[in-house]
Amino acid sequence: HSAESRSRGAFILLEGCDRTGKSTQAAKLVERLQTLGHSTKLWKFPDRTTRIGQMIDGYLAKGEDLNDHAVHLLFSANRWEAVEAMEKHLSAGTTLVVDRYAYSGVAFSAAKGLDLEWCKHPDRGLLRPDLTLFLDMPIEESMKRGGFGEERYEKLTIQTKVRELFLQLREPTWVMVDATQSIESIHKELVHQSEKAITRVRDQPLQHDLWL
Ligand code: Z5A
Ligand code: MG
Repeated sequence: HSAESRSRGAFILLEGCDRTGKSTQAAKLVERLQTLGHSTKLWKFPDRTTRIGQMIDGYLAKGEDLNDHAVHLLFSANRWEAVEAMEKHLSAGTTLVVDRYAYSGVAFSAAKGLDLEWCKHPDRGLLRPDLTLFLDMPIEESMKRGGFGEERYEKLTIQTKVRELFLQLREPTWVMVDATQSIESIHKELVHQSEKAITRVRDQPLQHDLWL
């Protein structure tokens, strides 16, 4: 590397239906990558701490009603408001492990009946993940896991539609991971894929072309 071109971090995304273990794996992955010497930070969408995020939380957790299109735009705005901070970390060499992103955004809104192409539009031109790890398992299995059913969307019919839509959004670069495995085996696979991605993108520019 020349002095000016410092290695950048990788944008690693964990996606999947509810209770497939994204948050469990994201936390473990961050910890492991740090131990291996990679500067790494956990990032989560929705980010419920911002003003926009608080409106999203009201909708998801407190039963506040909002128009479906308006909610979709709030989720997207919640990503756009994070973009400069994400770029700053990535450019400074920090890898971001991101828990959900625009694919969740489109899959959930389209599952409610919104037009798929309309749903993709507000996220066009966002940062594109360098690696998408899709945790996949049958909905019937994930519904047996703890905590299901406390928030909006946590129902079998909606979840089944969401999974179909995720698979429609799937890109050739996605890595499909069998989420029925043990937490440790999934973790090992994610660490392996992440380290490859970190090495691969080190000298590549950030990609600002999601769905362009
Ligand atoms: N949403 C949207 O509509 N539009 C958007 O743009 C975005 C999101 C970004 C809240 O998301 C909702 O927002 C979500 C999508 C929508 N809709 N719903 N419903 P959230 O990310 O805040 O959701 P969450 O509350 O974190 O849950 P989750 O993401 O569905 O769960 P998870 O992170 O995938 O799973 P987990 O919390 O790691 O694990 C779940 C349980 O399973 C837990 O008890 C674990 O101990 C257990 N577990 C985990 N891994 C395993 C394995 N391998 N074996 C056995 N048990 C396991
Ligand atoms: Mg989660």
